[in-house]
Amino acid sequence: MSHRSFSQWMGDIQQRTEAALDRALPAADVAPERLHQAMRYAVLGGGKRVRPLLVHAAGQLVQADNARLDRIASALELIHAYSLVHDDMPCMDDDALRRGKPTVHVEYDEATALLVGDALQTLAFQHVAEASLCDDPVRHIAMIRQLAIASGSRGMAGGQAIDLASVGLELNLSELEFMHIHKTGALIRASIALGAQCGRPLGDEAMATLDHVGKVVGLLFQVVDDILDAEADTATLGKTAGKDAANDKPTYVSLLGVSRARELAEEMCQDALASLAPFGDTAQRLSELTRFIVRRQF
Ligand code: GRG
Repeated sequence: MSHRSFSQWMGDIQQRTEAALDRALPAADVAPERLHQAMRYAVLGGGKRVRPLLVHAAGQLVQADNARLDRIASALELIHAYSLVHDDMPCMDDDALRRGKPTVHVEYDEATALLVGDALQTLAFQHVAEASLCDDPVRHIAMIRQLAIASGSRGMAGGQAIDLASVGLELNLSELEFMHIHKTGALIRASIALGAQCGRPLGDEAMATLDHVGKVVGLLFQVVDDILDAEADTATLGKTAGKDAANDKPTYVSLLGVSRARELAEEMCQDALASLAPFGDTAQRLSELTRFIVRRQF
């Protein structure tokens, strides 16, 4: 059990993630300079780094090496950053503000934003192919495959497709859940699963438990995101608030109301914490992070 406070631990991981991303990205003065500058603009200096935090928290369960965790955490964050750049483009959510600054297509242009997303995604896969993530080379390939599935049409990109097709429709709770398990949940679930494979191998039962935790935390993250979109202001969020209602998007808040959505988030949190209990002290950071995700204000 670590006696360092959660906020100290979180600050350390955020800092080392920033440094790892900085190293992973091409320098701004390397040609094509404008593309590389825009990639760095999209990734560095913002974001809560929730997926890297989940990777490192899961790594604690298996005493994983920090350098390995940094590598998979950076790859997940590069994919997440690409998804935000594309999501903000006029053909999707058409937003001008992200992480408190103009979105990439506004600061640069649409074609650059498209290429930034493409290049960040391929950089993520280059990054995890270039160094070992675990001791077993077969598992290393399986982990890269898992990252690809979580990002693609059976994961995040598929969830985004369902989201775009749902605008103006009345989804029921299980349809909403299906969308979010993919759109937001797939990368969050993969963050826990991949972090937990960077150290000493866990058995099938423990991995299945962690997969359940990842699924619940992914949904929980989205329920809270929906509440914040309805209740917080744009300055606090660093992105346009109130967009879901303005765009007639089905959300946990539109379906359940704020107070039931809050209860649901708390129930999901208790579910995840109970599932983590058998891991004892090694699940300290993952439990703390789960609580943080429920209580976050932005
Ligand atoms: C374009 C293929 C493609 C996918 C986009 C994740 C996503 C799919 C779009 C983002 C839209 C959105 C607001 C989703 C709700 C939850 C979410 C992922 C919020 C943003 O993630 P945070 O809060 O952002 O982790 P920061 O900026 O802190 O990294």
